[in-house]
Amino acid sequence: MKLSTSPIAAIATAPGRGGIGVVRASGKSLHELIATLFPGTKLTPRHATYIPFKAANGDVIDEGLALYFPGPHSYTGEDVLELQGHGGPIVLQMLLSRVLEAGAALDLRLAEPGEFTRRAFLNDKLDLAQAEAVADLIDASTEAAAKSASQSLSGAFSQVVHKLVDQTTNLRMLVEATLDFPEEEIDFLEKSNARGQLAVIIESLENVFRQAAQGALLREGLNVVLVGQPNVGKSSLLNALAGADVAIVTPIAGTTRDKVTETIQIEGIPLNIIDTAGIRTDEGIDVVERIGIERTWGEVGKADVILHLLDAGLGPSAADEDIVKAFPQGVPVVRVWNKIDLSGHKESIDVSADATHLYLSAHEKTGIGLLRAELLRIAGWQQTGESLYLARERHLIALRAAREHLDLARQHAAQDDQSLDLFAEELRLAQDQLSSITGRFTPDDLLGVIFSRFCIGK
Ligand SMILES: Nc1nc2c(ncn2[C@@H]2O[C@H](COP(=O)(O)OP(=O)(O)OP(=O)(O)O)[C@@H](O)[C@H]2O)c(=O)[nH]1
Ligand SMILES: [Mg+2]
Repeated sequence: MKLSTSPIAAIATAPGRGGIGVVRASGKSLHELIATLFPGTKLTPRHATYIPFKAANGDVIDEGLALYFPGPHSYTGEDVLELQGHGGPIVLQMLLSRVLEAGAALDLRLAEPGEFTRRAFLNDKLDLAQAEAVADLIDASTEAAAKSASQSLSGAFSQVVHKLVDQTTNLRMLVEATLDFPEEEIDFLEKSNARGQLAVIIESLENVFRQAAQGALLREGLNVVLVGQPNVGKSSLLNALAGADVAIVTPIAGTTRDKVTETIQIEGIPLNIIDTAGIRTDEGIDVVERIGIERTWGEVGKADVILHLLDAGLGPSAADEDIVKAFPQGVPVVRVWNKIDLSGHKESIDVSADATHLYLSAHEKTGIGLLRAELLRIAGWQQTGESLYLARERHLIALRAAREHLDLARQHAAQDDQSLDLFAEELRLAQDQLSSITGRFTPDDLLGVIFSRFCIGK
């Protein structure tokens, strides 16, 4: 997406009715636009001016506040004009049309999604991680997520990443200077304590990664899939976790035929709980149930955590062994033994060598707290009190790649032949990865993808 640099305008407030609504324009110079909209009036920068908003023929569309932020001291770094009127969809549309018409001579056009923030990024008002945090703050679905997004927006995440980049650059410069003097190469690593410096960088990177991975949890949440034979109580457990009658529960085996998803929060972490059709291979099942069971396996394939439900009174069966065999490798599984009110087991969790066994009753809602705590543990949630960065998958991938390059650098440094050029090269690659987080070396098409997910007017 190649965007022109002509001035842009859009409604900046959410669609619908509200006390106020804002139309925003941004461009290199908005003098002419202001002169056309408000003939004979001078808007004092950064002061609210109460003023009628008039159509070209002089009819008053609305009255409100005009705010003018001359660049570079504005959100986008360009001249910005904000018109705050009443928040009705029609009146705002009329106001926007009027602004577009008044700016026609300047090539003023409707903004693309995220274009205001994209300009802020291009004009160095925000780096890429901060620009992403704008969208994350707006989209935050829990208080904890909003808090972390606001941390990132203030630049806290960018600062720790910049610090890592600087440390890596310094070490790399040191190494590259030595490369020009091969006779000194041999004891360079000793003299400069390059290994020690590298170890410090790796340790800081690991801290940042941990905080970012925890923050990413707040953003992405986890997919928790309930699987098991018919009638073991999967839908009852979904309802118990959700605290509401989300899924139909009956004593008839094969009640659930399609997946039912409910998002719940545990300590601010969003968990998508997915109830599925019970698995059985009887000859007699109809085509609907068969499709439902296929979907169950589709959901299992996308699970971050599998809750394998069994009837505590009946104990394990061959059918359950077959179900377990079909689980994907590497996905954590909890064996949830349900209906302990009938079997007489106590609510408990038992981590044995083969699996984690959890005993509860979905119907009586006993042991649900144990399950919630276990889900948090699997999610890797630690309440450390340290600040979290609401990282995106893109950031985690870059941090992980940087970590791998630093590891390779460490291996080169450990070798006797001390391949300094390779050591330097790995540092450079790590540095590029880290820089991509804040957008110093980010290709245009990636920027397109990131900003196109914003709403118009942001
Ligand atoms: N006593 C007791 N009954 C339970 C418990 N959990 C579920 N049930 C009962 O078991 C029956 C089946 O429960 P569901 O939640 O519909 O089971 P399901 O696993 O979703 O079944 P399908 O959708 O058919 O795969 C219902 O009659 C529930 O009331 C429990 O903890 N204790
Ligand atoms: Mg069910």
